[in-house]
Amino acid sequence: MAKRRLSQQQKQRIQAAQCAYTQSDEHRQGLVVSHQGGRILVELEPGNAIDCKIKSNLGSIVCGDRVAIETGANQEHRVMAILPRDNLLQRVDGFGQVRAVAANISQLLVCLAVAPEPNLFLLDQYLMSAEQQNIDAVILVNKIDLAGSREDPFEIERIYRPLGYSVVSTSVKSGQGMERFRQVLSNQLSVLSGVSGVGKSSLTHCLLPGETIKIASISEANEEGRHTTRTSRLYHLSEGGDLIDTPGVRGFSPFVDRARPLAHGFREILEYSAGCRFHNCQHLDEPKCAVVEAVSAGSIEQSRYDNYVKILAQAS
Ligand SMILES: Nc1nc2c(ncn2[C@@H]2O[C@H](COP(=O)(O)OP(=O)(O)OP(=O)(O)O)[C@@H](O)[C@H]2O)c(=O)[nH]1
Ligand SMILES: [Mg+2]
Ligand SMILES: [Zn+2]
Repeated sequence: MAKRRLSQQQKQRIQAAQCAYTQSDEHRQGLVVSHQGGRILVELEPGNAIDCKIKSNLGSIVCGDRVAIETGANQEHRVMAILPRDNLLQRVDGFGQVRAVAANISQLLVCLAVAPEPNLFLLDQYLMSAEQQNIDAVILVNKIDLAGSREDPFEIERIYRPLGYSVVSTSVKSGQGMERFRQVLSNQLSVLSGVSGVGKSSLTHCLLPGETIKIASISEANEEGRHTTRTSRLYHLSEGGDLIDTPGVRGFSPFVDRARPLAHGFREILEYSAGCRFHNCQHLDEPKCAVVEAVSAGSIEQSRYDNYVKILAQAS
């Protein structure tokens, strides 16, 4: 069923009501750790989650959201307001609708694996999305045990480290890189994202052996598209920090902030664009484009530039 569109006046009324809740001491505040269908789990304190219903017209509520809760006489809990967010990671679904992924996060972990083979277009879409939303991103290459003696098998370290991205190679199987992975997560609210089957839930489980976390069976290993994890879940880590495990994406369409040039999603393109003749250069076929010159000179990786052009074409 199509969602009812709200008038401007209705939106303002809802916003005003939310503001009242966020300023009131009468309502308990909590952290959303999962949201599935109409069921939402909210922690009032770490480890103590309660089942809540949702007041209508609040918009999407996601893991990491802080909310105000009211408890009725029948002991039924209801989320009455979403507290102001520091940030909201969004993506566009297969129907072109903008979907919230997680809120108030401090870093996005883009999880790739040796198998299924990494898709660098997808990686660049994730990184662009994080840049545009001012969220730090870290690249994980899991299942490194399957790479044999090959170091940096997909040249991910060679391409992305010079751009300032941390690249962490891990193996849940051999334990390689797990210590570094823990360090990266320490005292952060991280979201683990990537296609199905790369081992997001396996990595999460490794840090939380006491939790029941569904992982694909061995026969499904290395295959993409099984979607073992159906809903996002926020976990507290014993070393400090929180981790949100998300369901695998089939393709990730980044949310493009049209108010900012797309080059803001590509660090090196943004840097070189300062030298372009035209301030509104799109770095396609304009004369005296410093970005295109940098690509020809090998200072910008061809694959990064090609992916920029591809996203630009899709966004326009
Ligand atoms: N060889 C190897 N296999 C791994 C590793 N990590 C995970 N796997 C296997 O990969 C398969 C998929 O793991 P999951 O953790 O379910 O993958 P996921 O990314 O959570 O998948 P979705 O929930 O569908 O998005 C499982 O069979 C795991 O045992 C690893 O480091 N090395
Ligand atoms: Mg999973
Ligand atoms: Zn240019």
